[in-house]
Amino acid sequence: MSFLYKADPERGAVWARLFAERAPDIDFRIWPDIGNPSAVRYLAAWEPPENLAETFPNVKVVFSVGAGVDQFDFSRIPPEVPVVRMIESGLVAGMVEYATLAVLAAHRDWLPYAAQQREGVWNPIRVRTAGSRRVGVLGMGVLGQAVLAKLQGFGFQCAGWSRTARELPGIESYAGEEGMDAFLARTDILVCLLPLTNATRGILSRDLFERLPPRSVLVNVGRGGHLVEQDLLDALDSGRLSAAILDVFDTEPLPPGHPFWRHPRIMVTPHIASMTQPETAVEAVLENLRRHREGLPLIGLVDRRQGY
Ligand code: NDP
Ligand code: OXD
Repeated sequence: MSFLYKADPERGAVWARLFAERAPDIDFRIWPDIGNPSAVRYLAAWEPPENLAETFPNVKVVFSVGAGVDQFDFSRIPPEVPVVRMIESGLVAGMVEYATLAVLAAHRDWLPYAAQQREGVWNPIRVRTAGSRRVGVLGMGVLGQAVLAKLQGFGFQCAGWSRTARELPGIESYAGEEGMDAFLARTDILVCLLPLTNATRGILSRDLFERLPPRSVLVNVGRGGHLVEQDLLDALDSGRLSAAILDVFDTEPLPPGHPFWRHPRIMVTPHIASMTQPETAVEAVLENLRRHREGLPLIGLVDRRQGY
């Protein structure tokens, strides 16, 4: 019985060592060393192999090594095989750091100061208190909730938006299309932490930007497919948005010559807001293997109908 890992090989080597220590009965394999494909019971992948069902006919659980599962084509995975996304504390901690950094950068005018330094300009901007700034997080899931909890500690006015209503102490909560207008109208710094699904693709569009207060800042750490790129450029030109901090892109790596690279009011990072950490990820996967063996509910089970 084997567990096949198909993702970053460097981190895979750590997974292999941890599996050898904690689950020595499992034959842990790193792609492309698949061994006997019929022996593969569990597969953990960032990008799943083509013809998954045909190549690995006895696979029992498919794990995403990331929190997102938009890279999976569910129609190619037999319906009885559970797909499980990554929920682990290292990934959460990384996202909390990045989102906090980005929101503080927006709050403390870090992008204008970077531009001013390039031009040799000394122009202090009045410092505002965190309490006067309204942060809104699209997505109140595992990551959105952790980010909101941290930002709340700085004194920001925090709100979240989700598909179903969520209640979090001290956080204004909005849900669905009916809650969207009010959520956007009270948001100066917007953080996108949604999964990419049919319902959320292209959500960061002109229509949404026009419902934000003028000179808002966008932080996109969800997926590139959430953003309509030309609409962002237009919103920055018109002053509807004052800046954007982007970690994810429609095409990754961001192609050379793309207008985002040199835009003075866009900060680009290469999809590093967070990363799955092998130590805590293996712990989470082993816990799910135990649950699967014992017929218990899996943690992070994807609802295929909703796409996340
Ligand atoms: P969760 O599944 O825990 O949370 C998703 C949240 O989005 C939920 O609150 C859900 O609502 C909400 N949501 C989903 N669809 C809709 C919709 N149509 N309308 C309104 N709200 C919606 O996901 P995570 O928090 O773990 O991860 C979120 C995403 O972050 C990942 O899918 C991935 O794309 C991205 N990510 C990016 C990383 C990076 O490095 N840039 C790293 C890790 C993740 P409800 O609560 O009602 O279900
Ligand atoms: C993830 C990611 O989904 O790294 O985990 O983007």
